Amino acid sequence: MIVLHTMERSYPWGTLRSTFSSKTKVVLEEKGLPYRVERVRIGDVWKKTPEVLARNPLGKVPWIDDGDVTVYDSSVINEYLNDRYPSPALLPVDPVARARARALENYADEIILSVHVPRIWMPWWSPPESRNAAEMQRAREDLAARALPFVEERLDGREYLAGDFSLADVPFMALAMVLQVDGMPLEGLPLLSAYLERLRARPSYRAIDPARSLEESSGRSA
Ligand SMILES: N[C@@H](CCC(=O)N[C@@H](CS)C(=O)NCC(=O)O)C(=O)O
Repeated sequence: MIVLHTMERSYPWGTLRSTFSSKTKVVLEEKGLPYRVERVRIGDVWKKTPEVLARNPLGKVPWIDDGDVTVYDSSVINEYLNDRYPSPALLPVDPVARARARALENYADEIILSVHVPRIWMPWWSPPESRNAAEMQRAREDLAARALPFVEERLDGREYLAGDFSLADVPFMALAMVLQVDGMPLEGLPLLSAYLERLRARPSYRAIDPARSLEESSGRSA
């Protein structure tokens, strides 16, 4: 059985999960693969303990163990899962559509999940009194200034970003999770709002839904 190493923690305001690991969890669910979650201690990831570095030299989550194979980095893992377990396919066949899917996944990873979202998401892992509300608000404004309108344009005339549901949509499942907790309004972004609702309606979202407990989302049996 595949083991997903990730950070997840339960709070009164919901179950919070690593955004990048959520990408991998969604792909395991979409492919119907049996897996179990192994929670890595948050302090061990931030301190980059030798045990964490031995599994992922970047000192981050996620990584997976698939038998005796270890793979790290959400995008690398997801491509590996898509190659090794091809059904259902999560990339289009056409090379141009495939490139579009990978480029949009990369944009979501590099700009949305790496630059903007941590400034909103990380404070939610702390008690309310230690959050900087003004800084969180600035982060929401920065996210809404260019990145979200860019996605809104890409959704014009489309249900998903690159044909059928694909790896391009997977990081947006993590964005849907973050915004479900944060409640940031998406004014002037009707296509994106409907798209995030569509993503939340997918059965795979249940594994990262903040309303679901750690116990309810700790893996998938064969
Ligand atoms: N490019 C990596 C990014 C992984 C990443 O940044 N993970 C976060 C948790 S969502 C983490 O482990 N952060 C700890 C750190 O950056 O030191 C991926 O896609 O897996």
